[in-house]
Amino acid sequence: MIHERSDQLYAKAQQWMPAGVNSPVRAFRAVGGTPFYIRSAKGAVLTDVDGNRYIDYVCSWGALILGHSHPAVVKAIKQAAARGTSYGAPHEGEILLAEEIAQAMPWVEMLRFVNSGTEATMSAVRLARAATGRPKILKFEGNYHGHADYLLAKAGSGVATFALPDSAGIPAELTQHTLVAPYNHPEAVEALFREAGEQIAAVIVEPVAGNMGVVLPAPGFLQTLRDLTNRYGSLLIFDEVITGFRVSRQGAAGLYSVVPDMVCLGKIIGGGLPVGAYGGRRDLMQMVAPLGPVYQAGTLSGNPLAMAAGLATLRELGEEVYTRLEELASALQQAVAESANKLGVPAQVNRAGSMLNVFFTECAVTDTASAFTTDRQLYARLFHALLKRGVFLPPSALEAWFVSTAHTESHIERTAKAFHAALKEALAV
Ligand code: KE4
Repeated sequence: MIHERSDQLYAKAQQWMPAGVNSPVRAFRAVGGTPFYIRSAKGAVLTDVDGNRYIDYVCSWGALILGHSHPAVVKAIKQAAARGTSYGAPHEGEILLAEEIAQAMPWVEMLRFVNSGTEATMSAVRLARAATGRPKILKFEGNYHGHADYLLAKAGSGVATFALPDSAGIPAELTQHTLVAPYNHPEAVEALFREAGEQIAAVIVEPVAGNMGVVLPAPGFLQTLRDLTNRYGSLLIFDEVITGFRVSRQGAAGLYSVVPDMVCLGKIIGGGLPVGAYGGRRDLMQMVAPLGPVYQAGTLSGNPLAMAAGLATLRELGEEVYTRLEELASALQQAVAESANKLGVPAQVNRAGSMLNVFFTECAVTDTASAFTTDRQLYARLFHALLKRGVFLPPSALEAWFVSTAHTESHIERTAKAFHAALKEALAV
């Protein structure tokens, strides 16, 4: 594959943006090599500036459940743009999207739109602290909730109940109220609640983890979080920025029948435009300014184009869509597992609906410790071997792959063939 034009653009981009990108994962640091530049995207296919085409399993990190440039979404954006790109004032589109979300997720009695998943989780945490008058937040290793200082935290040493900053530029004081437990380890959560339960404002969790690769909640894990937060008067926040409208129309809360006090959304609800949202119990949301004392604001929140793109997307997501996505994603999961098996490579292919990924490891992957046993070097070689065969997986072994309604059996079959050849090549090194 020729990457001449991409290489020229990358050289230029590095003058202006750190590592030439606007989000770290796009720089391919985890897999090596340099990024290709997109000229256009349609359906399940990306075309780069050198004319190379790729079947896309990144799908804008899960946002594009309908694939790229879906006609209904493009039409909605065009029509909205013709009526103005931003009003800084209320408009009907906000109400229509809020109603569409609440209709699918009845536990979202009221919500506030923001512009990213980070803003959604940051605001939900602030609200939880205000509602409970408590300082501490409990999160999980391997869960990513955006880049708010106190959520960029990793487990402290030993059983220390405070977390350590997981980025430069975050004073230790800012993570001292963050508690970190291993995902799918209810006993660790119970221990933290025994120790600090009265100070815990909320537990925030990815109800299906998508940021350590795909890791499903162990049976009963989410219910345990629900029971513990109820018992100690803490709140339960589901970070469904990935899983909302992805693993089911009701998100993971509906899929696992565990009702959180608040939900954070993003990605799919914006149809590819910048949108986040946080919402849940009305008594909580009524504490948000200007109704209540919890301040939160945003110049472009509820942007008419983003609302239109999100509404057009959600209106396409009937129950039959999830059946279709299940068929395609399970076919991909099976093909990947069979290929690894035939080539004698230990592999776990975790999947929840149309989000999945492969871990090259013997052990079942249920938390960060097991996820980190995956052979990342093998994944990096596989990534590039697939890229040159026209298949784009996430440029990291610890991210989720996504199937969209634009993917077809033919895409899956072509991917399966490419995967087998690419894995063979990656192993031969
Ligand atoms: P944004 O601020 O990037 O819109 O959302 C943050 C966020 C919050 N919660 C969850 C569960 C998320 O997965 C994310 C963002 N996801 C990453 C991919 N794992 C976005 C890709 C990127 O960082 O470039």
